[in-house]
Amino acid sequence: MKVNKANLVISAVSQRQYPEDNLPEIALAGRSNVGKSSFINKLIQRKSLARTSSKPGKTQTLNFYTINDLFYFVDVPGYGYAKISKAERKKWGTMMEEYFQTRDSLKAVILVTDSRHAPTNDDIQMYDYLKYYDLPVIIIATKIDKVTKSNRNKYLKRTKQTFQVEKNDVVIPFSAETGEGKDKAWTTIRNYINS
Ligand SMILES: Nc1nc2c(ncn2[C@@H]2O[C@H](COP(=O)(O)OP(=O)(O)OP(=O)(O)O)[C@@H](O)[C@H]2O)c(=O)[nH]1
Ligand SMILES: [Mg+2]
Repeated sequence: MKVNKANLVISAVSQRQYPEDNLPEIALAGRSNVGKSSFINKLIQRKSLARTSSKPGKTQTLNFYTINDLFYFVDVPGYGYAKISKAERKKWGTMMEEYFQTRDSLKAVILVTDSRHAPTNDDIQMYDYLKYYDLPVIIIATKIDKVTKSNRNKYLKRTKQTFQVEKNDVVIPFSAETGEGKDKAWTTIRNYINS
């Protein structure tokens, strides 16, 4: 998809602030610092519309980006970051539940996982949680540029097996550095936007 228009519409912390125009939404989920914001930037060919950082915990709010006036990417704060307080963790949980459980315009969730490592317990919990709410999941195995050719198939298989992915959920090897997987990601996203 060629993106001509991409804007941050709102950084929301509660339901009252979500956009009300009923455009379909594709949300990002994944561990802190895994590359969710970088994924968005790569797909829309903008270096830094979604703010990224080498330090975990950059994204703190639900950030709604309109894409070509066609749909929203919703960038979501990551999980699994050890250095946050109990109170912050609770706030995060409430914010996520409010979003994932009530959002009718949410069409699919992109679960970003690090292709170099087996999905963590947090990742598995997230996947199972999304499945519980019947949400389609697109798994992005990112940072594939850092995986050697000889490990590639082994690692991708491990990702699939650890999640015990359902038949309709795809796993896409991806790199925000090289752009690998971008076209496949778009094709998959497009299907969900139109469904
Ligand atoms: N080599 C490589 N580095 C990547 C890739 N994707 C992201 N990174 C790097 O990983 C770091 C974290 O990226 P972000 O996109 O900010 O991660 P995030 O998931 O949005 O993080 P939070 O907002 O903290 O939850 C940055 O230093 C990125 O440059 C990739 O595909 N390959
Ligand atoms: Mg981020």
